[in-house]
Parts: sequence; C-alpha cells; structure tokens
Amino acid sequence: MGYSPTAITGWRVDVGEYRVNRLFVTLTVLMSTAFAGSASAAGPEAWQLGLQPPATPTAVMINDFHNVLLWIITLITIFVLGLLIYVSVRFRESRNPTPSKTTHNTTVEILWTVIPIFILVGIAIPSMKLLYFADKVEDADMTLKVVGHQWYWEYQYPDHGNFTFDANMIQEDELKKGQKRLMDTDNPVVLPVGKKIRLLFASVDVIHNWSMSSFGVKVDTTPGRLNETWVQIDRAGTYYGFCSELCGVNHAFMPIMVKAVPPAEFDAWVTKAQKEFARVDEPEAPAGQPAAVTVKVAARNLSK
Ligand SMILES: [Cu+2]
Repeated sequence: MGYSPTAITGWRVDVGEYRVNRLFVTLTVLMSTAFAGSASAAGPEAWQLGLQPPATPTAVMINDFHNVLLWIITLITIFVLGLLIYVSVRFRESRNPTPSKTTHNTTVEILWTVIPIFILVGIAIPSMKLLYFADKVEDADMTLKVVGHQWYWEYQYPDHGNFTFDANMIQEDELKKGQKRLMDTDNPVVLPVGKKIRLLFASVDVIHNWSMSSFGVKVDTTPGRLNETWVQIDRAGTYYGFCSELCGVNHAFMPIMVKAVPPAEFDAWVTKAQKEFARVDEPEAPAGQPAAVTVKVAARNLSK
C-alpha cells in the first residue's frame, strides 16, 4: 500500500500503512523506554527518542535538568513564534499602509534585555551546580583509569593490583550471537554497582572522549593531562558508549562496553582478572625525579 493523503479523524491519525508502521515502531520503542526502569542494558537503540535511561546520580540530574530546559526553550519558542505571527498579520501592508516611523522604545528594550538575563542566570546556576557535582568525588571506593589509544581503550585498576587490559571492538565477522555490532568489545569494563568510582582519563596519542550517555559522563582523554569524574552505577547491566572526539580513521570503531555487576561478582571477576591480565609496569623515572603520572604504552597485554 502506498501513501494515502493524511487525514486526522478524531484521535486516529489515518495515514499510509508505511507511516502507521513507523508510528507504531516509534510508540513501541517510546513505551519500552519509558517502562524500562529495571532495564538490564542501556545504549543507543533503533528509533530512540530522548536520552538513554540514566544510571548514575549525575545522569539523573542531567536528565532532570534537560527536561526543565526543554520546557523553557519550548515556551520561548512558542512566544517568539506568536510575536512573529502577530506582527506579520497585524502589520501587513494591506492592513497597515502607512508604516510607523518608530525607531526605539526604551521600556521594551529594557524588558527584552533584562528578562533574558534573568532566564540565563536562572539556567546558569543549576548548570554550574551540576558541573561541580560531576567534577569530583571525595570519598571514592575505587578508581578506574581510562587511557585512550588510536583506536581502542585501555583500562587500569590501580586499587585492585594495578592490572590492565585493552578493549577492542569485535569485528563484524567475529560477532557471536547476542553481541552488538559496533558496540561489543572483547574485554568489557567490569564495575561494581552502588560504589563510588573515581574515573581518571588519559591518552597516549590524540584527544579521545570517553562518552557514556547513561552515566552522564563525557570526558576528553587528553595527552599530557589527567581528567577526572566519577560514577555510582545504580543498577546492574551492560552499558554502551563511544569515543566522541574525532581521533582518526577508526574513530567510529572504539566503543565502550561497561558491565555493572553486584560487588561480590565484581570481586570474583577481579580475582580472575588479576591472573589473566598484565600489571601496569611503572616506567623508570629519570634519576632524581619522582615517577610522574604514568601512562603505559608498551607491554600491553603481552601476556595474552
Ligand atoms: Cu577516539
């Protein structure tokens, strides 16, 4: 069935079959997202609208802030549109043949300066609060260090024996059943649920960006400096993210896969990982100098 003319009959939108199908797909995805409170996975979905379900305190706050901003921007847009329609109709040439020669109106000018200032300051205050909230955690339970490489991620667990591993995307022809194309990695990052986790970010080549929408994390990994944020993942599951800074030819193929598990399961994984993965080898500091922040380049996964 091809397109039929669009006609709105009562509550029912009567359109071509193709459009109805699209509408249903969208509605289904919307509803499954809305009721996905206990979702075990979070990542980009086909036909997704809106943000991924938040899984950390920061992400919850970002979500709420986003919803408030959406109201503000919608009201402003409707107001401006209303003014435009009003002047277009009211002052059209046929209705208003002799135009006014008015050049300014002090009252109106003060209003259209001061009101936007109040709106912007009103937005800036919660925005800054949120930035500082996401900035640092004082009493972290553990640290995960993320190192960007062209084109994969390296992870280090300094509080658990300082082991390290690389996470490479699984190539399309090597995907096993249930694995997501362009999203699953050979070694997922495993993190405990409910713990405050400090995240440190570094890079060995160019700027990458460790971006996890459901965690509210999007931080650059920059060569020569250490960036920081934190997460406290509130439910178990597999979460997906991507490098979000153009970093070269394989930029699109260095996904992030995080498995959040209960603390006991995490401890069991750590025991296994300590045996499986190499330790971060501290490069020797030049004589008389303390070992600086170390970013291991070589000796990655040599044990593999
Ligand atoms: Cu990258």
